[in-house]
Amino acid sequence: MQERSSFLIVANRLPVDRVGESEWRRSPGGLVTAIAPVMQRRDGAWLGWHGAADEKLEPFDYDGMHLIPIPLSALEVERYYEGFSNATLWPLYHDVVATPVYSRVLWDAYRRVNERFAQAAAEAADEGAVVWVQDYQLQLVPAMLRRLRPDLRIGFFLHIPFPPAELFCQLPWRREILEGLLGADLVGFQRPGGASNFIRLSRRLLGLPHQKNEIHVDGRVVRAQAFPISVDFGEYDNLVRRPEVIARAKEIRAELGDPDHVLLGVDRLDYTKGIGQRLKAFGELLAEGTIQPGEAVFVQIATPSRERVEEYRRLRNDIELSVGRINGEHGILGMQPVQYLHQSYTRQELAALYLAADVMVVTPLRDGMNLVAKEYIACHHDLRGALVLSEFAGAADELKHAFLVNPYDVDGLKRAMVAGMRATPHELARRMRFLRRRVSTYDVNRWAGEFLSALERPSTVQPLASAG
Ligand code: GDG
Repeated sequence: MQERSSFLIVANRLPVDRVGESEWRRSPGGLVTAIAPVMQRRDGAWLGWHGAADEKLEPFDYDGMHLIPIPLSALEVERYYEGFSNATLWPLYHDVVATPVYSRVLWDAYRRVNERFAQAAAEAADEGAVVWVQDYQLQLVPAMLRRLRPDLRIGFFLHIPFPPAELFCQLPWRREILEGLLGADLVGFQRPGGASNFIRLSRRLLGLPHQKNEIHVDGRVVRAQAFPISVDFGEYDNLVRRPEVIARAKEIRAELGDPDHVLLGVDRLDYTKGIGQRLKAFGELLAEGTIQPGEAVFVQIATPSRERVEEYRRLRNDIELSVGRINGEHGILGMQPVQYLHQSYTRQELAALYLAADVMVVTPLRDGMNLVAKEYIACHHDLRGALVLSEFAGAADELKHAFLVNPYDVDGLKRAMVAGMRATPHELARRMRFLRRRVSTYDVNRWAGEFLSALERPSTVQPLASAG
């Protein structure tokens, strides 16, 4: 029998990627960085899929973390992960910017896989353990796990937006999803709006009463609250002070032909990120002569993502078409105004790009938080650089000193990009100082710490005996 843990993370993916046959490497990302020390301190375990279909692996230790791989068949990857998670929930929770697929076959797979995660967590958790379930792929796990193990303290955090009732109610399995989440003691969201959508839906669809942000269900109290996620500020701040990163940033600018302005976009190639909108705005600025070719270069890093999902293939074609068009119309020999890179980079190279960029363009149509915006800020202790930020990213709640835009408004986008390019160094420094104050004080460690202490703090509200 396996050893049981007093602290568990349950996430779709384990925090490691395979390199070669059997070597592992810690996957990049603030979540792992924030949680790894807690895991080490508390003798914790992490449950998740290891990334290869049709393969069963035994639990193993890596980098001071106990990892419990959950197997998925190729069909489950297709139906639970690419299907219900990424073709149903992802577009539905992002303002229906693409049409969600509603299919009972996909839903069945989602339910079955969630059940497997819950079973595995029930077996791995010690008496009274704290279990923290992550994200939209596992929304049924809290209730399934509570049924198996009522002694546990269960938290859930949603990394993507939680939609308003008008959209959520499209989902044929809306009650099941709500009931799934309500199995937790604490449900965390990126923005206060997500928490209030959830509270309102619990009342409207399930008739559950609430006091402020506490929902009464089955004689228990479930708290719904916003915990805006953040980045490892110190890591980026240190990276960009390293001589080799500074040298690389200079080299990048030189390779781009030393233009007056380097604009940068860094995104997974996803239709929620508004990549097409920002390229259109940039193309129009060139077409009308507001900026001259050679004066500004737009570097768009589009990391490959979910390439087997139909909508993502279509997006890739659309973006590549519009990049080709802009470069065809406005390029000059040896100089292309848009540098489009459909590749992944190391963290160090990303940091050099952030450091090299004068204007960071982050224009999602909807985004839970957007870590790229915060990483850019963490990379600018030089107080240089402008952040153009969509008001539909969760980050906009905190980053009021960015150049905020509505990404659907092409003229507004153009104005914000130009304002970012033309602002005085004094104005940019003033804004950057405010932005850095926020991101350095509310970093990812603080986020994890606040979530976990809220989860372990009992509610002061008396549960209603037979609510619901
Ligand atoms: C979801 C929510 C929420 C990108 N390209 C490369 C690379 N990245 C890294 C970035 C950043 C991360 O990926 C992307 O995070 P975002 O927050 O921007 O977006 P999602 O992937 O959609 O994340 C989002 C987040 O969860 C956390 O809760 O903020 O709203 O949608 O860290 O730097 N990293 C490396 N190479 C790349 O080429 N190493």
